[in-house]
Amino acid sequence: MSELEAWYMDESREDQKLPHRLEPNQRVTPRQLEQIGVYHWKLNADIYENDPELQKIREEKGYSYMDIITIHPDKLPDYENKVKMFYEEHLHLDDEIRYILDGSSYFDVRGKDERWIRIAVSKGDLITLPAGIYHRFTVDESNYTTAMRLFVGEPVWKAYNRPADDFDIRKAYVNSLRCSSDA
Ligand code: KMT
Ligand code: NI
Repeated sequence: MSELEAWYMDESREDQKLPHRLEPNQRVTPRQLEQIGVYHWKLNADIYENDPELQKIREEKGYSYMDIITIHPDKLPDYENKVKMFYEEHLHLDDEIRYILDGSSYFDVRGKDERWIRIAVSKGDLITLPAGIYHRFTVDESNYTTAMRLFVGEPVWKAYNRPADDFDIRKAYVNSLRCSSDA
């Protein structure tokens, strides 16, 4: 699929790896995601090592740093703990930029009304979450994702768990929501 699939989550505390769709499903469109600062490109992950499209995005956005992480019980040390940690609601002082090279997983972001929006990502999805947005990440039931982590300059991995409302970047993000048109 070339469009990201996203939906409002149910309130169930069950297994984080399940889809948690509402019944009936309540979709969130790419346009709604853009309004909260979430952007997406669909690329050909088979040629990521030498992809002019990826190069162009990296140059234009200044994504000079990159590394690759594989999230799988046999590949990632301390897997279960990390999966729990990624799922704590947090923010960063910089954008979170991930390019899914293989497998699939979910990014959850808070919508304008604070409801959780679940974004399904899989091979070929490059997604950016803005600095200051509350979010979390989880593998799905496949327990497998390989992702490129991109960064403007030196990476800063620090995550601030909620509440982290006093950071200027958080205030700026909240402000940007007020100024963007609703719909
Ligand atoms: C994060 O910041 O939540 C992560 O790095 C999750 C793994 S990257 C797909
Ligand atoms: Ni994060």
